[in-house]
Amino acid sequence: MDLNELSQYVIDGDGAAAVDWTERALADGMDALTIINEGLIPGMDVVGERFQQREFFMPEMLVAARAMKAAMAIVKPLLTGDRASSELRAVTGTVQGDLHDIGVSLVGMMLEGAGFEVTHLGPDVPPDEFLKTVEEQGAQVLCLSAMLTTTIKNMKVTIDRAVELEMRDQVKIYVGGAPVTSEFATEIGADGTTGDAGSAVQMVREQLGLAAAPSTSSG
Ligand code: B12
Repeated sequence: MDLNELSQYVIDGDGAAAVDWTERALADGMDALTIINEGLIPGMDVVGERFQQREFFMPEMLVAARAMKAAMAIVKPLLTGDRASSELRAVTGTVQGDLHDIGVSLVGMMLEGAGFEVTHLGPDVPPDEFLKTVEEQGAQVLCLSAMLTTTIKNMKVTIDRAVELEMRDQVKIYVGGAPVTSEFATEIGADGTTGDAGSAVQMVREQLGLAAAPSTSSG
């Protein structure tokens, strides 16, 4: 099956076609991560480029996001499996003011697949909500996402708040999203960053001293 077709469905915002294509590809034995990394994400990248060129506007970006989310819902059970453990807990979400949450929900799904119980707070999360949830869940890991150059500053606000509440030592805080660099992550006192969900899980497991994650596949 041609993954470009799936990318095109995302670009067109055709959720029904994206879901149908994904279901057929999985039935054909295609790997869930191939579907995400080589079909859905490249489609979103084109949407972003067209938005930048002013060929696409908010409505196109929104329907594309909906199409991607619909297809992701089909692959989710294959990524998350049934491996959640009561000991490993993570909290994920996008910082205050930022409505982009597709990337960080993918990071959450991959962490679930690696055995974490994940509380996903979604987009636009204030610092205290992140930290209250970390406390309540006894989470070892907090993943903060931001996709806007105007909102990444709220990652620092969240980390500074963790220091203020004397929680910084009890939780590893990772940051990510398109505008985040490793220099920025170091500068704001995060424990690390990576550019994609797969390597994010590897980084988290390594830093927590856990063995390699069980492999994720479609079947
Ligand atoms: C879909 C989308 C939207 C959707 C979001 C829907 C949703 N529920 O998420 C909607 C329509 C809401 C939207 C709105 C806006 N958007 Co928008 N959007 C996008 C788009 C096209 C795709 C983002 C996406 O989902 N990518 C796919 C995912 C899988 O990738 P990802 O998010 O990068 O995540 C991966 C990595 O970054 C990493 N990662 C992510 N988080 C984390 C966290 C951790 C801890 C780690 C380790 C890793 C990690 O792993 C992920 C998986 O591999 C991008 C363009 C692009 N190509 O990125 C623009 C883009 C981000 N948007 C942009 C803009 C400007 C806006 C608006 C301001 C537009 C407007 N005029 O109103 C608004 C902002 C609203 C707000 N307050 O947030 C700009 C940002 C420019 C900038 N420099 O700030 C972009 C880059 C488009 C562009 N080229 O201009 N957008």
